[in-house]
Amino acid sequence: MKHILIIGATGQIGSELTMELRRRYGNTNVVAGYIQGAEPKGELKESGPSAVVDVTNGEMIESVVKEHHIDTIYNLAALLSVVAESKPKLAWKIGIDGLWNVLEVAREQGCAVFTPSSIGSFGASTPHTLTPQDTVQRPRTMYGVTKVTTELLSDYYFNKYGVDTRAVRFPGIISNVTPPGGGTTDYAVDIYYSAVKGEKFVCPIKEGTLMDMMYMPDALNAAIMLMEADPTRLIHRNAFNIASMSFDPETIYHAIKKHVPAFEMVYDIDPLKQRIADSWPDSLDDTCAREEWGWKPAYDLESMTVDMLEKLREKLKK
Ligand code: AKB
Repeated sequence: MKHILIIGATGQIGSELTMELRRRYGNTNVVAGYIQGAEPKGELKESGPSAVVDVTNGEMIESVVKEHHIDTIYNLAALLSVVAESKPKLAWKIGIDGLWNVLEVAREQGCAVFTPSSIGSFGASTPHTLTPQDTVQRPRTMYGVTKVTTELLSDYYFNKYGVDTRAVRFPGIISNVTPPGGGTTDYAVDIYYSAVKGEKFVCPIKEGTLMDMMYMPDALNAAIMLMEADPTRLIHRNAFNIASMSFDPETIYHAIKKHVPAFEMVYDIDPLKQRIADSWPDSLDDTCAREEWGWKPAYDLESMTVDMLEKLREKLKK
């Protein structure tokens, strides 16, 4: 990776991945691709090059790739699970037509491509405990359908054209910088904001609903480590299970309450989010990622909670 383009650089993962890649590869070598209306701001804007890149426009992607001599594309453009259910056609257009554009440019210009999949690529018929790397993937959400297709299409371009495609299946990502929007796992970010603001948290997911989650520094590290991995060691490519923690709302609530004793939580279940959450794994088996490219998370629920509370108190001046 010498010259990198991030498509979706102002989103939850993109905003932090861009800065981390700039730290590791040099500011001028990492281009923040954004769509009009979601322009980069502050340090993201000032620290390096940016360009308008609409994933649904192949010519636009090609011209930015050529202009900046891009050799690696992180394609993060997607609608999250809840939004995708209300806009399925748009979810397909961005997730799959967009991916097709990225892969075509990569094939012609010789780029490597990272396009994340998700725990959403699994469905109710998948084994839910320690979900294996290779198993049933029959999701019934549009988000899941686009993620399974992402995995298959990325593998297709590798097998047929030799495009260096690689991906992980991200769990819910928790961060204190850019909030997520429209995901089923968003509650695990919102709960920290409520705790720090001194507000009662209204949880949309039922007690006992386990989902895999990950702190942002681990998620960034996974995306970068995988793209740096020795290709001869990769048996799998699209996409690797990765895991660091799995919890239900009560467990994260008590982890926070330990540090914020007055914190309160009540439940008001969102039926769509609950239906999606119930269809997702309780925990993933990430042995293949550990064996093939040395994946190892640094954070667990306790260390993430301490860091989240500290960073949010600083950010919200609480
Ligand atoms: C979502 O909830 O939609 C995402 C995901 C797990 O892919 N955070």
